[in-house]
Amino acid sequence: MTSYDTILVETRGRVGWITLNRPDALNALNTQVMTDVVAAASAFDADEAIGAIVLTGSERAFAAGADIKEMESKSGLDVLMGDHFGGWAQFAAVRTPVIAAVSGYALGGGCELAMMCDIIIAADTAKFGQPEINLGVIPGMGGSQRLLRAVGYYKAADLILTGRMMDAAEAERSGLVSRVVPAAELLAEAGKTAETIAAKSLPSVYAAKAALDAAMETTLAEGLRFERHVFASLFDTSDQKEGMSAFREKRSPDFTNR
Ligand code: CO8
Repeated sequence: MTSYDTILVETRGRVGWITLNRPDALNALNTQVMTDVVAAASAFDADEAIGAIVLTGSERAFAAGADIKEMESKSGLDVLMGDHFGGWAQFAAVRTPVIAAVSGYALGGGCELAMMCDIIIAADTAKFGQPEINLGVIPGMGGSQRLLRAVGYYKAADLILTGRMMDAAEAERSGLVSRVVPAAELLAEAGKTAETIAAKSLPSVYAAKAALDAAMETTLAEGLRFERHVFASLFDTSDQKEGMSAFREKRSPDFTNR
């Protein structure tokens, strides 16, 4: 397996694990981290043997944001041309479901990276925030758009305009976090969830993720049309026949991803 400078990558069964690994900078997201995460996630996404991905950081920090030291001296044009937007968009576009397992700080770009994932499981120690306003800027990796869709206008405005952090309990109450677990159980819970997803039929998992993405991006009428067509197309898979006959025969389905 390829080795990377800023992340650790591992396969466990049908689950691909990506661990951010810049402990000295609380996993701040510099260009190399982006390049590594995108490459690892794309490689997992291209591998039929992988059915789900877990993205995690350290106990102290999922990621404390984009790398401020790398950004500090850039001009507006440098920022636009730096390809960060395109790189992270590539990560957000992987077909395979990604579970963010968040312990400690998920701030700025770290919170935004978690929001590019499909499920966010948080340790009870997790802290989320968009503190860019304290640096004289605003969220730049989707925070103003995805956070608002996750938690609504008023909570998003509170966080983005004040730059304050919220703890895991508030994040779960607000709808940002899927589940909160004791810190010691975080990786096991994320792994179990990823294994559950990876055991399903891939075409239906891809379709479910695509339908959820459509709901984030389009009107209700368009989204319903998309869902209807994708739902119908799954009836041309062997796995649909297998799933429904297994139900009738009161046994577990044996999916072949076809
Ligand atoms: N960038 C670079 N280095 C960082 C970052 C960061 N975001 N966060 C922490 N570090 C470094 C610190 O500089 C420090 O390094 P050193 O030991 O060399 O001084 C080390 O990590 C440990 O950090 P602290 O000593 O500060 O640890 P504390 O426990 O005292 O504090 C905090 C932890 C509260 C998390 C604090 O580090 C902090 O406030 N960090 C910055 C959080 C922040 O503002 N994040 C938002 C960044 S901006 C952003 O994410 C924009 C996203 C859009 C990008 C679009 C791409 C073009």
